[in-house]
Amino acid sequence: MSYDPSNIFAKILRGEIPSKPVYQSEHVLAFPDISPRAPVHILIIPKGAYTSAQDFSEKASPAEKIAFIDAIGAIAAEQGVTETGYRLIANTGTHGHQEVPHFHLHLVGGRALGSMLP
Ligand code: IU
Repeated sequence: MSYDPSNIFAKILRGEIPSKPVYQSEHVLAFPDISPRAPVHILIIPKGAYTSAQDFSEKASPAEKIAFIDAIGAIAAEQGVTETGYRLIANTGTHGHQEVPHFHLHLVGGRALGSMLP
C-alpha cells in the first residue's frame, strides 16, 4: 500500500486539522481518539509517512523506532494506566479494519477491557 498524504492523520500532522496532543516529540504525536471506546483512548502516530507497522519497520530510522516505543510508556504513565493496564491495537489493512492509512496504535484503557481476540 503506498502512502496517501490526504489521510486525516497526515492533515493533523501538517496542522491542516486541529488536534489536542497529549504527547509530542520530534518523531511522535499522540492525541485522543475522536470516538473513544474507553475512558482512555489515545492514538499514537509516528510523524513520518508510514502506512503500517511493517512499513514503519522497513523504512523508519532507529531513532524513530526508539521514540515510538518510548512514547507508549510515557503516554500510559501520563494517562494513569501503567498500574491498571491497557491494550495496544494496530488495525492493519482490509482484514484488520484499518480506516486511516497512517500507521497508528490505539492505547485503550481506564476500564477492564475483557478478552478481545477473535
Ligand atoms: P483504525 O485503526 O484506522 O480503524 O482507526 C482509526 C481511528 O481514528 C478511529 O478510532 C477513529 O475514531 C479515529 N479518528 C479520529 O480520532 N479523528 C478523526 O478525525 C477520524 C478518525 I476521520
